[in-house]
Amino acid sequence: MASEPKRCGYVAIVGRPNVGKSTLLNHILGQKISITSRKPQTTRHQVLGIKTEGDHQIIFVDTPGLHRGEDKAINRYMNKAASSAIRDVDLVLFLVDRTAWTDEDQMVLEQVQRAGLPTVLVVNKVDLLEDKNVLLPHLQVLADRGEFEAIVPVSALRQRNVDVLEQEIIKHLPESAHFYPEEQITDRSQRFLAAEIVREKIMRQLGDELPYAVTVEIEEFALEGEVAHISALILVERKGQKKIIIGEKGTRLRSIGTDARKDMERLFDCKVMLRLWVKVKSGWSDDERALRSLGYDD
Ligand code: GDP
Ligand code: K
Ligand code: MG
Repeated sequence: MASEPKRCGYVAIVGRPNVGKSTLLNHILGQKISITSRKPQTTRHQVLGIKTEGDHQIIFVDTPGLHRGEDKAINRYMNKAASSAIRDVDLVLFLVDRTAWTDEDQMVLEQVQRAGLPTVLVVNKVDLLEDKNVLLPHLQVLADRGEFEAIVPVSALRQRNVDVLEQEIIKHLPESAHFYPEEQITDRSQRFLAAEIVREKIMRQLGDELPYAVTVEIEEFALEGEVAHISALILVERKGQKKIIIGEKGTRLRSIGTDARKDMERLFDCKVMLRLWVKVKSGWSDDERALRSLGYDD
């Protein structure tokens, strides 16, 4: 006897920064996972957002931002990671903001098209349109381009039409057994996500001065009542890098901490007490001690 086949597939959400990728993912997952706003440094650190409903399982791939920005090195890097992130997905959701279509949007789209994947255009933030009458003609112009499987206007923030988008996604899922248990919403632990958040803030705030070999270790992750106590150790290779991260009178580290804490509170949906430490990796510290005994110090 035939029953509905199970479906399961990978969906990448791409678009220039601030078009609402994280917001959309959060609302689809019904969880403040908020991971699409983050920019993983490598593809092996990709985070998946998983939604299972009945016979369908959608696995969202958190792509690093495909975009053009001020910092060339980071962008080259992220674009590389993002291109490899979308290579194996079944569907791409390409987000744009209302009736705008910027050069940056065009560039993101071209990268998606190079991957040759079916793409659904998601026109987000329609709640902000003052004149709703402009939307339909705009959507028609976009439809005439003939580049999209479908065009779905939504408001990720106000959750308008997001259910229609989900139905559209489901159409593109291949028949397959589910890869993850029903209740799982991400493939990563909270500890991992916490470390990635700190890493992202360092990436963002340091730009060109980025110390390439920064690693973040979560030393403590304890839930006491309604508060998560998180202690993160930032490991660098050189003393100079430590100084850069700490910044003038500790301002940079504080600001990294504030940004990271806000993201964690959103993600874990609780109050977070975050402590950050910066340490030079032990191998280097030993060398430093040796240098100091020779009279070198900075
Ligand atoms: P991302 O960088 O693409 O992940 O974008 P975010 O999800 O971080 O959203 C960027 C900003 O746009 C945030 O301030 C969101 O609250 C806002 N935003 C996202 N979706 C909508 C929407 O549908 N309507 C409105 N008014 N704001 C939105
Ligand atoms: K953002
Ligand atoms: Mg985002």
